[in-house]
Amino acid sequence: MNEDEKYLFDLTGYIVVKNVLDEEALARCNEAIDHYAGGIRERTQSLAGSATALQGITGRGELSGMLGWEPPWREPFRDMLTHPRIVPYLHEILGKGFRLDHLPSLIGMRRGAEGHQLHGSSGPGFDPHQYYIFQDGRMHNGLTVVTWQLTDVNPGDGGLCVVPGSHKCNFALPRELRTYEQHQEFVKQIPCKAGDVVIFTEAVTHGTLPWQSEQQRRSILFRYSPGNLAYAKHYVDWPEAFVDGLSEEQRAVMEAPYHLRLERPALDDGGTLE
Ligand SMILES: O=C(O)CCC(=O)C(=O)O
Repeated sequence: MNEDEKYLFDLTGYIVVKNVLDEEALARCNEAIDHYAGGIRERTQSLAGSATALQGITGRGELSGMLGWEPPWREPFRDMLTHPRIVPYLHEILGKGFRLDHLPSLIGMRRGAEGHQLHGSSGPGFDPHQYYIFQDGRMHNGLTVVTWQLTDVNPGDGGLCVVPGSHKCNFALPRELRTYEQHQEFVKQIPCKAGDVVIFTEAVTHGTLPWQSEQQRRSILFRYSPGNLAYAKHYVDWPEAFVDGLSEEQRAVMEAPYHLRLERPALDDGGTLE
């Protein structure tokens, strides 16, 4: 993560890493999703709630379990766990020994799918699981999201949106911003090309705008925490199929939370075990 990128992440709470997946890697991911597409479930429990501006004709589609799919379908998603283009960013944002916190999942949205009310954890009050702090010359983050875009997100398509800079906000999120009914000029939709990756701290206010494109939205979300911290309890018993056949590096990021000093396996910036 170069100095400009650190500045921009500190300023805004997110960063777009361009061209992480090439055409071949993208094709492998999308073929795997096609193979399991019958399992995509459209939510019946609304994420837009009463927010008029975020309503849609259907709930967002969701699919998880990719780390445990039959080979070869699982491999491109397992590769994401320790991808050498992404590991250096996670070292800067979360520190050495970062760990997978949640089960990875697909957000699949068809045209007209509803949005998700804006949310984030900057304040008021301190959330010890989801935070952004700058101390001793570096940033410290709690839960952090890595979103892999498998299809293009064009300006105006909808999808992931953030309020840049809100990870440092001290006051409560206004209700009308949460529901995208006022202050929309502060909300930024994030256009991407397929193969780009968006990394954002859960502390930044973010949400989802209703999906407008004919092309299905396909985003894979990985959520990581620093090595000492857990938000979710999946690590207590990762499903056997998820860990079976993982490389040492991949296992290292599935490790339970504990101190780096206690022989915690950690990666170097190239994504191999130190
Ligand atoms: O649409 C997105 O990528 C954001 C999703 C999100 O914030 C969530 O599921 O909590």
